Amino acid sequence: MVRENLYSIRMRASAGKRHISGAERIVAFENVDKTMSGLITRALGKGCALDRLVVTADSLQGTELRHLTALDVITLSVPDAESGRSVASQVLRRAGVSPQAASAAIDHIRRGAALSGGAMRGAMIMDAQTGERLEPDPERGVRASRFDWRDSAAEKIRHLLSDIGLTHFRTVEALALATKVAHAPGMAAELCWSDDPDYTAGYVASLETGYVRFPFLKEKGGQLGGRAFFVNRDVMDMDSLIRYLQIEAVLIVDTGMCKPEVAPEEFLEERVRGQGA
Ligand code: WAQ
Ligand code: MG
Repeated sequence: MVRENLYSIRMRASAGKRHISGAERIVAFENVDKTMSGLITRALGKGCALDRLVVTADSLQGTELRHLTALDVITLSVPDAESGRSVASQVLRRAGVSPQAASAAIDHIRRGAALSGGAMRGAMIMDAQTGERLEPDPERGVRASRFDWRDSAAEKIRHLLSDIGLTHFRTVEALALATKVAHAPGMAAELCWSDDPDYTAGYVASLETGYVRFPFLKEKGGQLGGRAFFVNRDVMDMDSLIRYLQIEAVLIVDTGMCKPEVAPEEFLEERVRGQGA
């Protein structure tokens, strides 16, 4: 088997304790130089005085690499954060997350899920039935890493998303992360909204439902965001899960379907029919 010689490139920029910019890529050796320069330019272009800018390149030789197809994308038209969160719970239910666990996650993210009260750098890991938090470090959470689009798939997804009116880089990055996370061993579903005060959209993602977006999961101006990874505790092994999320590499080589916005009722009813209920 011919194995591409791939590298994981990571960039992280901060000013004082504040995180300013971060990104990661998976690229072939011949693109390492170009990619690292591009990320440096991106960080310096943020227009604030950085105290620290770190860009690393790690060879993926000897690391497991999975090729995945991106989750299907759909947007549910909700008018505000309150209805967004309520529909999100129903979508989570379809993916096997109990109402208690969903509402516990929403409460944590809304209030700042880190032990010290702010947003976490990573995600909570929650028992999909009880809502109990299982991540080893509840201050920082667990970060999913080492995932990227293959160039051809990146170009294709940008087109498909822009055809349904989605042009923000956050959607493309979040869809890649959600695709990796959804395929994790023992994963039931993910819930996410951004900590960027201007970005109100969020999503629920799972193999069962695909990537289900909401234009509102928080109010405009809200500083707190976060992620919850819901797991089926009886089939999950924490060490394998964390190894998959942090160490194993995922390259997204193809796109799923990108569907136009629909009313929540339409989506939820269709799921019921689809499941023969
Ligand atoms: N792994 C795990 N958790 C993370 C990671 C990661 N790599 N990156 C961020 N988080 C957690 C952390 O708690 C952040 O506070 C929170 O997620 C939000 O991160 O389709 O931009 O980077 O348009 O602000 C949703 C996209 C955008 C909706 C999500 O998240 C759409 C986004 P942010
Ligand atoms: Mg952010």
